[in-house]
Amino acid sequence: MTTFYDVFNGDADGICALHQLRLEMPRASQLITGVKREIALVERVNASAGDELTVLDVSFARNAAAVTKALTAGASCRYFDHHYAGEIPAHPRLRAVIDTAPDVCTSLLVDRELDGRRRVWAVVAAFGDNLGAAAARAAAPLHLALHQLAQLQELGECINYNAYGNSVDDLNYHPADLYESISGYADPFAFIIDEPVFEILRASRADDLYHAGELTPEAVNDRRAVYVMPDAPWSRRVNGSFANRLASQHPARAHAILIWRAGGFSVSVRAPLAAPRGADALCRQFDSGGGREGAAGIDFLPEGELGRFARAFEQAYS
Ligand SMILES: [Mn+2]
Repeated sequence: MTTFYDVFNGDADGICALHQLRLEMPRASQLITGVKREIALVERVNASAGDELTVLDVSFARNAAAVTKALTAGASCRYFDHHYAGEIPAHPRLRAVIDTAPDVCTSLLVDRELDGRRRVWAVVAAFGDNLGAAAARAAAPLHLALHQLAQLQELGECINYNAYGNSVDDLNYHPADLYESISGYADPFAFIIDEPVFEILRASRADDLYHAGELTPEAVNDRRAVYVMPDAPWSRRVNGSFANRLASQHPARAHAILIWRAGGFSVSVRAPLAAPRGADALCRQFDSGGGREGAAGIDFLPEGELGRFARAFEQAYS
């Protein structure tokens, strides 16, 4: 018997990519997901011959060994992503659609695959990944009113917000539960109006952003700003939304957000929106770093490497 595995990043892009696919091709599947920083998800799959994996919005580089293992066991795999991929093996049962262009997200890749049939969810996802221009371009043929676009943007930002944390204990909802709740709605506007989950996310995000707004930057100039956030659940939840908001307010500036954790920091980097390059290359100079050109992070930066990070950040955006 075939088991279907849907493996997806817990953020808006991962959830909306899966939602688009399952609206078109419904199937009962095992959901494998986690907080946004949990990237090595395919290793949680124990696949047998004939099983089918769909993998969405997690770096191929971090999952290559597990994908190879599943293929060797006789499973097949469809992979959509826009993060740094490394080498992609050729295999008759692997189909990888990977595009690391800075104005693409996984849901836009899935949208291409589906000839735009669930476009509105790709728009939500692109807003969630802070790709406002790409979201607006994708939305053009839908002829939405401005206030509707704003609603989709807020929905994308709220779903994205829900994925941030050290573990699911920090989150409002486990991303698998949030996906299940969204999966009942083909129309995002119905979700916004009818689903109490949305109101809870919106209120929690507003509250966390209010806290973040009271922080002052450690270092700031025209090109760069560095913020340090306390070791607290609200910082871990809001740092992504906060970074995206700073990036939108200061499009010529690069941002680094550091959150204290035992012995060091977790780090989010946003390249300037006006020139969305270099974040991935910067973060990959550190052991647990990775991401994409415009937005990347370091899972754990030991305190002793703070100086090296500060110099690398300055050099990348001088
Ligand atoms: Mn994404």
